[in-house]
Amino acid sequence: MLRLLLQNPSFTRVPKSFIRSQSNIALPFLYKLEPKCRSCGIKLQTDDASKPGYFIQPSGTTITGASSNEKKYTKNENQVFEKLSHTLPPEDQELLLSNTFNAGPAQQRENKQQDNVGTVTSSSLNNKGETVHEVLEKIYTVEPDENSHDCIRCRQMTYNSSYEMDSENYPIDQLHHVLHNIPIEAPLVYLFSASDFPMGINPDVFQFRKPQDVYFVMTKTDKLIEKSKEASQNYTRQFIQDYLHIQYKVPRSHVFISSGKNNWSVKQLYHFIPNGAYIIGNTNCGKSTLIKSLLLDEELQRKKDQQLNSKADNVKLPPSLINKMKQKFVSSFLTKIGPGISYLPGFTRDIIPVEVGLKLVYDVPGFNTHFEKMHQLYDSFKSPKDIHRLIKGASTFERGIYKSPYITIRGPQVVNFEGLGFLQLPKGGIYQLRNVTNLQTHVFSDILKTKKILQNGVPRALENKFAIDVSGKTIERDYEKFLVPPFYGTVDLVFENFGYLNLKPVGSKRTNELLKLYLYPGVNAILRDPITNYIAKTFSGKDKHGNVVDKSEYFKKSRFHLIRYKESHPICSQLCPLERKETSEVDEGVDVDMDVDVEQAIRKIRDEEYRRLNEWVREGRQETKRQNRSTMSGNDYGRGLESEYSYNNEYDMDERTKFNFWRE
Ligand SMILES: Nc1nc2c(ncn2[C@@H]2O[C@H](COP(=O)(O)OP(=O)(O)OP(=O)(O)O)[C@@H](O)[C@H]2O)c(=O)[nH]1
Ligand SMILES: [Mg+2]
Repeated sequence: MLRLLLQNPSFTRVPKSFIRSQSNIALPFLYKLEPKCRSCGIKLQTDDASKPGYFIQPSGTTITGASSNEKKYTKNENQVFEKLSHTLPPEDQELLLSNTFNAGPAQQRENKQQDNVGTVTSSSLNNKGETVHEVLEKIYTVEPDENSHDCIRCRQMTYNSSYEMDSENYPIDQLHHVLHNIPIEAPLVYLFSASDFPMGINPDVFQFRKPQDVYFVMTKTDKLIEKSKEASQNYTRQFIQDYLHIQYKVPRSHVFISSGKNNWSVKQLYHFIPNGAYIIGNTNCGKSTLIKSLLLDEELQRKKDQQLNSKADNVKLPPSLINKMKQKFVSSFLTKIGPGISYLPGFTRDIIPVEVGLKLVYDVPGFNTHFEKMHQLYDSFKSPKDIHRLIKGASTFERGIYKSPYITIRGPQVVNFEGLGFLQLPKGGIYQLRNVTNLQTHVFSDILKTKKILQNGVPRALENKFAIDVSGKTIERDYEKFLVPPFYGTVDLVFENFGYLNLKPVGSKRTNELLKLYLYPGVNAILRDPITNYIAKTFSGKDKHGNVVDKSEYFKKSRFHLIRYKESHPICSQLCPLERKETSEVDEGVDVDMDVDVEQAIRKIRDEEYRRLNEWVREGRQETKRQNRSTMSGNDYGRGLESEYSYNNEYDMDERTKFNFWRE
């Protein structure tokens, strides 16, 4: 039948372009014919356990119809809970679940008995003779579709947290491959995460679709602002709208901010997403979570209606019991219904059609430009718990504002981010570092010390300062080295998927030397103008008369202002990659021959780095010029692209020139 359909698309009303021979476009009707994993979308098979999509068929079932006696997989902690709770008397079980004696089964059973002698209160039982507990249990029970199955990979990950991070089990593709499997006329909803904005937006999408044909949703906004602060939400939405409109001409009405995890504005989101939309975005940005939040909201609305009907059925439902049952229901629903969610990238493996209310949306596998290195990175973590912790991230409103705690670091110290990266500060530089990630920081005295620690093997006492297994690794061989472009004032150093660090130089400026960042392959970072400037009102440095306020009176007299995103300067910059051949012996920490003038050698390295930076900036300008010529548009930031400015030890940077060496 399936073959017949594919050979003869005219059998259906689906346009021809919809079906391509090599594509895995998810058509709902085909989807139902071909058994696929409920959680990741992969085609199920029972032949080869070493191949993707392997599925253990419960005995007495066919692949398309499971029997009801299918063995239920339960999380270990839930198994323990169930076992222990069953040893308790019914009234204690009820107390444990509802924290109330009012409507416990024991009491109600008593009432039931009383009912037999005709003395029951009207609120204990409904017309069918069911207790409150029974009524609620009936409403708040998760009933998975009996035709839905999870493949072995999804089960192992969901219930045992065990995984093998390879490209078959956790495939991560590139944007253009993912788009190839989506019908050209279908609406696209492009999701990106707030925690590493704007790293989650790949402008290549506009090579395949017009800006007015793409809808953008920023998710994980709970990491950036508090839901309760409406003003912050408005500022943030305005900022993202400004950014996408100015940069890419995306209509303002095509931008939405949300949090799939916390179900923010989920009803408005439902209306925002067009019917038939494909939800695309970087791997791990929260696509499946967002779809699930829509599904859950829909289901909870149904439950609410059922609950109201039960009330009419002459039974009183205690709110505390309802809440307990609801919580249990939500966590069970999230595990058993709809697309699977995971902190591991590449979890969704194929397009999954999902019916939400009257709409159909498609969950799509995530993409990432650096897909190969991502596998290397996630394979190098010592424990999945660390990945989970780091993906969880930290909140800007707790860790990234001026009141938040910070550490003071001084060059030539090196900050270790659990082995995922090392930030080397120039001698003489002093910085306050606010850490808006869940990476633990540890400070080494200098780069020589850091290199030696890796070379000689991490000592026991420092093992917990590394989430990555670095045994046998050296900074020279196994890390990628970048120069951080020069900046003036505070900046954010953003780590893809993990959050960002806010760096504030303090004290008088004593060096022009550049910060260096060593990154483990698969860890990507950019430099960004502080995001807090654009999403919240910050100190303007001027009093109510517009006069500049003295630093000592800053907090007392300075007024607040909101910075609007404009075309006049870039908001972020890539880091300048250094090729390995450009590193020198002094820098690499190899003992220096005493005959060599160390000062002179250091100067040489510094000048070489300035040269590399200038060359990289020039390449960037030429690239922008080429793009502008081909598109007859684009940003030149209002400044002459021709103008030659060159960074060196004497360069005097200020507010006006602070973005001169940034390359977007
Ligand atoms: N704080 C927060 N975390 C979220 C949110 N949405 C998703 N996450 C977390 O991000 C991780 C990835 O979520 P998924 O929904 O599996 O991401 P995905 O985009 O479907 O990923 P792939 O299928 O691998 O492409 C999980 O650990 C989620 O709990 C959100 O709105 N807020
Ligand atoms: Mg997914």
